[in-house]
Amino acid sequence: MIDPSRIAEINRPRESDHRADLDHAATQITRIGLDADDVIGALAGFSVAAPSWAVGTGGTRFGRFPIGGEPRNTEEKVDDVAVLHSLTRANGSISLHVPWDDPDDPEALRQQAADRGLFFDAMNSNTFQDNPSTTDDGRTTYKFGSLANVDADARETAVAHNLAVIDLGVELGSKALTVWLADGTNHPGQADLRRQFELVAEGLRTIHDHLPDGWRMFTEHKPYEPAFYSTVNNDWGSSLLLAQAAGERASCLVDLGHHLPNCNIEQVVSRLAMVGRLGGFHFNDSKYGDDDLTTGSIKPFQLFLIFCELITAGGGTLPDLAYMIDQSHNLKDPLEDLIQATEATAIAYAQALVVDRATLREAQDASDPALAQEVLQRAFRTDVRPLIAEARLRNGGALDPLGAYRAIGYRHAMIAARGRATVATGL
Ligand code: LRH
Ligand code: MN
Repeated sequence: MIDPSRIAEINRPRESDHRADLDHAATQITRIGLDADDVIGALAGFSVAAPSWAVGTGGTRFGRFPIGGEPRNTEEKVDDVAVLHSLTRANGSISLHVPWDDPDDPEALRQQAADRGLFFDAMNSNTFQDNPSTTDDGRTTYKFGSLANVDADARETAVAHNLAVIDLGVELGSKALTVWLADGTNHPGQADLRRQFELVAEGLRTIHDHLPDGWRMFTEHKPYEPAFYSTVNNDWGSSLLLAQAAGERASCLVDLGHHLPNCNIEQVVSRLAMVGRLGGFHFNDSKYGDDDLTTGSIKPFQLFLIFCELITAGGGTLPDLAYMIDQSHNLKDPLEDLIQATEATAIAYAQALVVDRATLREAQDASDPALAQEVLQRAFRTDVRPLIAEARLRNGGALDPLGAYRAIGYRHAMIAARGRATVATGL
């Protein structure tokens, strides 16, 4: 954790500019009849989970360039997220991925996280890689799928792994399981598409029926990769059908990178919320495929429109869903990338909060698209960053988290402590 007095010291030279910027932003918002303090209050309560698999450097099949000082185990990943959270005050939870995270002492890990003001968000199972601990010591393989595999042993082993992930989650205090399946085909005719779907539905139902009280499960769709002809849970429609087949406590997780080019993701969000099956998000951004780039770095307007649909779905407030980041940091310092992703998510949320909804409704009722665009663009072009900075300041965070992160020299300290060659588990 970063000592709050150190953060206050780093903030001090910035406070007078911040005050001036905040006054200006508050004036903008008051003009459309909104209260800046209400918006700041909402932002101060916003948090987006950090993915344990992205506090290290990510890579592609073409290469990986470790940054040094990467966490060597889940305990050190929790420490890194604690540093992130002490600066942003908006990353109060960490989402683990098993077996990339396989803690020896879950109770101690739970306590370590709690001591740092963190809790464990949705757990992620992994039946897309063969791993002795998930394939019954290699007795089975997921080469041709997991829950969709024609081999009953592979299906049973995959179910068993998910139940084991739930059990670990219970020890850690988590309350949800995310199931992303790589299951699919690479060649037409390779598998019976309907049979694959029905096998997955059956497996998810079995997992769902083992959920402890108070737990939720999320189905995560993705059109392709690693399967390149068909993927069982390929889009929101398949994910909705699977969640409905699994049970009442199953809903759909929307990973922004898991949509074909030009897909209207905000409409997908609206549909899933409408039927009460929107469970959560994996925030990231992309230009082409599942690029897992920094949230809001390529299509910030789309992210804004998604938050507009969330505010609509929540009747003016943000619905209680699982908000999580899922990125792969190939070039940037992972913690810097998470700082920027968190900021971009908060910006989209704040912009959606300052939409003049009354005028937007008037425009929609009058079929006046020009006025509707004016309303949305005004909110999107409102500089809400001082409001987010103020929310952070009130929570004891840094006015400029990226600047503060560099000022404290955490990466250098971790390279000295952990070494330059350490590589974190993950993608
Ligand atoms: C699949 C995915 C899924 C995770 C993995 C790390 O592309 O988005 O959410 O299991 O990335
Ligand atoms: Mn994801």
